[in-house]
Amino acid sequence: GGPASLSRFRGALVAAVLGDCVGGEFEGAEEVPMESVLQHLNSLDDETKGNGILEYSDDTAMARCVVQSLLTRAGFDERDMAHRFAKEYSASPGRGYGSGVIQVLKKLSSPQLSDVYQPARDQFNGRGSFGNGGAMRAAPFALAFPDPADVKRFARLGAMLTHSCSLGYNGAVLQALAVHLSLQGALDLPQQFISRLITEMEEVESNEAARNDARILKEAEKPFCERLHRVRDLMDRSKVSIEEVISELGNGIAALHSVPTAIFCVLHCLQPWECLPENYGGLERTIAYSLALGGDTDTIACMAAAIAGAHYGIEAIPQSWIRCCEGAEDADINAERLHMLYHQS
Ligand code: 8NA
Ligand code: MG
Ligand code: MG
Repeated sequence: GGPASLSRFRGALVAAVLGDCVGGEFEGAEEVPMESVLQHLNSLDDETKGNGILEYSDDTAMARCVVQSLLTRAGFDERDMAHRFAKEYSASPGRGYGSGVIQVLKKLSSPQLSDVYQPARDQFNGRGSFGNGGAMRAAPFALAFPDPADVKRFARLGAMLTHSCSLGYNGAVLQALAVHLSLQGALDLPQQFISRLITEMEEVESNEAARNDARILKEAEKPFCERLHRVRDLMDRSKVSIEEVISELGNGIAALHSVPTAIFCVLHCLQPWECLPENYGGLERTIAYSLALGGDTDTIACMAAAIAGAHYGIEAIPQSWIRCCEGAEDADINAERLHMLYHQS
């Protein structure tokens, strides 16, 4: 499809759910042989096996709240979104939430709360969380707002409801920007794609709060920019091992150690590789490769798949995978609604 086509919207939202559901299998695993990944993915195609449905985790649970809030309010409403996060958590607390964010979600359910951003600010002795929980649910912001200034602003505010450290919410801004650009067809020119992300993040990270957090955490002056430069260096190389990707970019639960990694997975899988089946298209390659990195596999696959899905469109997603994943059909319906909202504004 062309820029911002319905197929791209559906691809982004549905693939994100698949990444989360399929990636849950390996979450937290240190080493994941590609053989195990392919075995897991093959089992999804095998309808005779009568596989149980793969459940979604916190990534999708919170993304669904973001989507419902953006649709119901026809834009960003922090109180409504916060309320939905809290309600969702209390209805299904067993979705694999990060151990810190649970405190925020409990406080957000209090009717006395006047500032919905305060519980997030109180996290980790007032430093706020740098986890990837804001980034994992950021894709819908790119599907609701056509203007990149709105995408950046609302992805940041949406993340700040739980993640007040700039290394947390700027990860959400980066993820939303990547989906935004992919939706426009920017992945047709991968070098330009990464350059545009670097240019955008140069600006996003050039403020006092970001500099301060980076200094305290002993990171580079502009941590996400530095990581994106590493992504670009890895892209330029003909051969890159999984170990190098993990050591250069990370595979952990910090936004800094997972959002640039997810972006790399998408870029790396634009072309076929020997280690991946020939019959796989780009979207399948992206998900398989994300899982093979190990670590926070559900979240990295969820973020990478959202970016890749916006590029390849819904047609690239195997039907059998969709049927296996809880919430994939809902995501498809919601993508159509977001597409309407996006083209209204
Ligand atoms: P979060 O805000 O609780 O952050 C996740 C974790 O990061 C915290 O529990 C801390 O250990 C650490 N952390 C974050 N900020 C700081 C800080 N300022 N100082 C010290 N430590 C800090 O939760 P979240 O919403 O960001 O969750 C992110 C991930 O957790 C997601 O991937 C989600 O799927 C979940 N999760 C991951 C795993 C895994 O093994 N990778 C397992 C269960 C749940
Ligand atoms: Mg999860
Ligand atoms: Mg995770």
